[in-house]
Amino acid sequence: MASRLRLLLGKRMPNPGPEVGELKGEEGEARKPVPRPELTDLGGGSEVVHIPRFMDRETAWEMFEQLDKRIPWTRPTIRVFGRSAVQPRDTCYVADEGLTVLKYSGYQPHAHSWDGFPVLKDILKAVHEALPGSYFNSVVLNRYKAGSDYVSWHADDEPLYGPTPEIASVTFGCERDFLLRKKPTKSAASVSGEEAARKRLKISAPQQHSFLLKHGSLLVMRGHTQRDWQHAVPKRAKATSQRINLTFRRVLS
Ligand SMILES: O=C(O)CCC(=O)C(=O)O
Ligand SMILES: [Mn+2]
Repeated sequence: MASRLRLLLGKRMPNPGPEVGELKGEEGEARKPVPRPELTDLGGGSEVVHIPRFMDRETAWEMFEQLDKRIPWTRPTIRVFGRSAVQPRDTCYVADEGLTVLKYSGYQPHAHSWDGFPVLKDILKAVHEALPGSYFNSVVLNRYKAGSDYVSWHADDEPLYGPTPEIASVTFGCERDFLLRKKPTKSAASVSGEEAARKRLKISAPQQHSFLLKHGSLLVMRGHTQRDWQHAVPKRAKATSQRINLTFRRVLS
């Protein structure tokens, strides 16, 4: 599986080249299109890279099946705004030994070893190859059973990831919307009344982005994205099947 995946990815990455459909062979005949990374500059040193066809569909489905069956999924109780609630998706956490522990919403997930999950090692290798210079040592896994499962607005800005974490998100199964919105700025929050409303409107209107994360896609958040932006996968009535998402992160030592 690993070598097959490597081969597939080797054809796809990473430098911007001609657009899909522009490629010509030596005698001008059309060659297989090469999907290229789509870069979104969010401003202020934040950026998102989206590679819709990071993996071919068949390989991605094989991985979906393995992840679905073999990962020890749990649905923990977390604390949100001072209240206990069941997390609205299944989750699991895998990380190198000896790292600073992850804790979010009052919940400290058990860090499983990579050794039990060869499929995760394959995917990690592929992500490292696709993103030269990256180094991830942990992964948060989420399984959304249907469109009623979601992740609400948040940033992965825990100190253990440092000030400018790179987070690589690989999606399998049902496609879902992934939204980004700018965190409120201090200047807008500290003024009041009419002016505040005007400023908020002016500031917040264009500061949203939406990506449709498809089966086999990769999305990378970089720079100050966790400091300045929040992201979410909202409920969607039309999403009727399962989605599995892996976010690879680097815990700093
Ligand atoms: O499922 C996704 O696409 C995002 C998951 C996420 O943001 C997280 O686990 O922190
Ligand atoms: Mn997140």
